[in-house]
Amino acid sequence: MGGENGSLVFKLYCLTVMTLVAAAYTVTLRYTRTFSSEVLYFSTTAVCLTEVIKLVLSIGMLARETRSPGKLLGAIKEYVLCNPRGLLKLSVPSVVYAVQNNMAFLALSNLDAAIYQVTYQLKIPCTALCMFLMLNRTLSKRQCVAIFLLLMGVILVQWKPGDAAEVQIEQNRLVGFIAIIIAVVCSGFAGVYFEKVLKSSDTSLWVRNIQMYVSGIAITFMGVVVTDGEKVLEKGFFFGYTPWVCFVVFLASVGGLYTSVVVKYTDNIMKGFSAAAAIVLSTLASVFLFGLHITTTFMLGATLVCLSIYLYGLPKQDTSTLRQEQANGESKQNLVTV
Ligand code: NCC
Repeated sequence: MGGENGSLVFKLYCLTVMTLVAAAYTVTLRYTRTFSSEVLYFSTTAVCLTEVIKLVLSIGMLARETRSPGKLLGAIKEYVLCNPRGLLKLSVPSVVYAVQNNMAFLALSNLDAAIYQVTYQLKIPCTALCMFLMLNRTLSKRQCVAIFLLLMGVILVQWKPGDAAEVQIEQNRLVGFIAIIIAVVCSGFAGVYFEKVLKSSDTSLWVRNIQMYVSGIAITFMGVVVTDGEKVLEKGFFFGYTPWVCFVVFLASVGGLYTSVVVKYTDNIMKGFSAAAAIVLSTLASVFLFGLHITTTFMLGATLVCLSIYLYGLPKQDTSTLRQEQANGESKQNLVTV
């Protein structure tokens, strides 16, 4: 996963894995939050545990990259233990992602997974806006049209006037929608911030991830203490953990790492398009697996999504690199290949 291989096949592989994991994550998370209200696990602990697993896996990937225990320890000392500035820099997206990941649990506890997936696509224009504001990266008119078509397409594909499945917990749709909107803004900002930091230097992706997950653990642990502290002390950190909950944590960890690789080799908008394509694919899969009936709105929506991907996929620039064009003329203005 961490090979310095930016080939098209490798990019497609990462996008595919990330997309499949994201689709499975949303559905499984929703299932674990609505199946039973009696032994419901503390979602804050799941978010915190995910950060720990991602940190361990990233150290493993860095070990593979450095190829010697001495170099690994040296890198950890230089970039993590003796680099408070680096940690501080990466604590920004880590706080924002901590909020976003907790919001995903809140939203999926209150809203159907399909509604969540559609509304969450608002992150694409939000990400485009952040890229414009923070990376000075403009989109062509064609790409803006593509984003609009994508949004329309996803909404049509997911258009389900039928009743949602019965669940065993109380739900509050307003809380769910507010949580999604917060998650959308967080996803756009944190994604672009991380991309900017990553592509503005040749520091390893795994070093950046380690820096982010170290503060991520501290922040999400604070979330556990503040939100569920007393209950966790009484019932235990792993209260309510079923194999499905463990699976959610596994998907969140693997998905997070693949997300970082995707952002390294493509960009945040490409990531968004990939996630949107998953909605079409998962609906199509339901046709073959569960005999779902395809409607005209689905056909129209799927066509729009495909058209939008085609339109956007004719890039005007290589987005695996980032040119820092800051007006104040900061020192390193050269094109950096990551
Ligand atoms: O929302 P999204 O991504 O932008 O969230 C990014 C997820 O990746 C983790 N991350 C990011 C960068 C990095 N260096 N390391 C990381 O671990 C963040 O902690 C955050 O969890 C998407 O574009 O739709 C996508 O959606 C998520 C997920 O489905 C939604 O956030 C659910 O609300 C996907 N994550 C997983 O499947 C686990 C992501 O792959 C794609």
